[in-house]
Amino acid sequence: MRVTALAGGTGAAKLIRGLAELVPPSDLTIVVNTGDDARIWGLHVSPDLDSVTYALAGRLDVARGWGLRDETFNCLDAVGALGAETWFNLGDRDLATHLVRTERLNAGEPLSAVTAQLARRQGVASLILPMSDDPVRTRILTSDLPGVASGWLDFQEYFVREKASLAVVDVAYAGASDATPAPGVVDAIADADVVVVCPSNPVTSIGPILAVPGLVAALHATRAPVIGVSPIVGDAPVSGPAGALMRARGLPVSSLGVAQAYRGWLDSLVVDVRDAEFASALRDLGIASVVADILMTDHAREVALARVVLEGACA
Ligand code: FO1
Repeated sequence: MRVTALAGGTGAAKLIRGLAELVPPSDLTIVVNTGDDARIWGLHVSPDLDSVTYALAGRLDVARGWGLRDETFNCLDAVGALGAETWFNLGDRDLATHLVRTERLNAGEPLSAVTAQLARRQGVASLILPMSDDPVRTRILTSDLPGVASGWLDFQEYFVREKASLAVVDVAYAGASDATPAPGVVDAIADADVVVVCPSNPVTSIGPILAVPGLVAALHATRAPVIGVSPIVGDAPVSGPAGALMRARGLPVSSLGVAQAYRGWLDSLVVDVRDAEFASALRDLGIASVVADILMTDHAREVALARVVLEGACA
């Protein structure tokens, strides 16, 4: 069974770890958000590509959800001692990824090719595709607050530097309208037997993927069932600032709001047992609900939820 997953953020990495236990590597393709990409100390950092790659390579710091297991931060400390900014915690071995990526991008290689090489060198046989080789950057408009940064911020400035504490007024995907899908992305959606939308923030993890022209059309056109997993339980995100970002986009902070963001092309949505009541509202949107325990607190639960997803898609 060929499975294509749309992914971004820490929830996605967990479900991908589960899917990898059930789907042969050569049948698993992951289309990854690059709206979070950032330039830190002159290096191109692709957090979501790295989280998925490290997850599949068995190298991810699972508790943190980003970066490498057993990481050290000596370079960060040394950079700080020289007076540079250290709000973005780049680990010593993680730095190697950003150095190699940046060197190859500077030499003119596309991000998709660099991503494939980095994955192969880490023993990952699944196909990890950036949504686009073109730069698309998620920008957050924050309201004026005395004494803190306001206006349009890059996603990592909002999320890490400001700890997602600022009021969100709007979200934009800079560069999206001029971007094209990376090679293989549209085919991966068209040729899949199942398309999975991971339990990621619908605004800043899946939203940038959907903003790349042609990708919503590909989701409409695919013959594969498209199944999502809600990143919300009740009225609260499982993790991160999805609530504030969804509100800024006019979406209710609930599984129903997630369904509204994906209406038109999503066939079914896995919602938590506490949200079974949304079944009829989802049906009104043309989306079937699959009820399960969606919290992935250990690896067994990652695999169990992945099984629910694959069975739910084919039900
Ligand atoms: N998230 C944080 O909350 N604090 C950090 O200092 C941080 C550093 C970091 C370094 C490399 C990397 O690949 C990811 C990193 N993240 C950090 C995670 C990242 O900001 C977010 O998880 C994603 O952008 C959301 O998908």
